[in-house]
Amino acid sequence: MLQRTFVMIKPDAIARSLMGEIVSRIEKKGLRISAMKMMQIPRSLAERHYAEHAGKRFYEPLLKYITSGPVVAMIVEGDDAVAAVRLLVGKTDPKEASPGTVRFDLAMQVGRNIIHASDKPETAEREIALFFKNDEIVK
Ligand code: DAT
Ligand code: MG
Repeated sequence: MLQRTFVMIKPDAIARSLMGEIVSRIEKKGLRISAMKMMQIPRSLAERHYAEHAGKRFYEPLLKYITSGPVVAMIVEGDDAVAAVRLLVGKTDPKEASPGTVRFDLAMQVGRNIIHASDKPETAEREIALFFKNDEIVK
């Protein structure tokens, strides 16, 4: 089923010059990028994006991490795009992710796992609405 998902390249990936590598993996898989922008996330947007994690012990470090430098936000489209991108990204903790995934191949720690991808189609739509206006998305 044609679907869209929200992907964000996190600040340490930008700092480590891994943006191109990550975008390349998404493109090579055959997914399409229908919106993309570099931005510095204000704390208020980070709080809304990660609202489900409010109160957890990693919440404050997570907000600090995600607002520590520019990110690249994207909408990625394709057949079952949500699951496809989650598989390409790998498990949350790079120590548990499989070789060949972005998180295993390019990251070491759960608190620096370099990429975000929506976990469900409904989450994807919620996150896309937080980050993009309709006129920023190509048809
Ligand atoms: P995912 O990003 O795979 O959807 P999540 O939604 O459970 O994972 O958590 C959001 C982010 O919070 C995750 O990318 C990294 C951080 N995080 C999650 N669990 C953590 C933990 N146990 N310790 C430190 N950071 C954690
Ligand atoms: Mg999540």
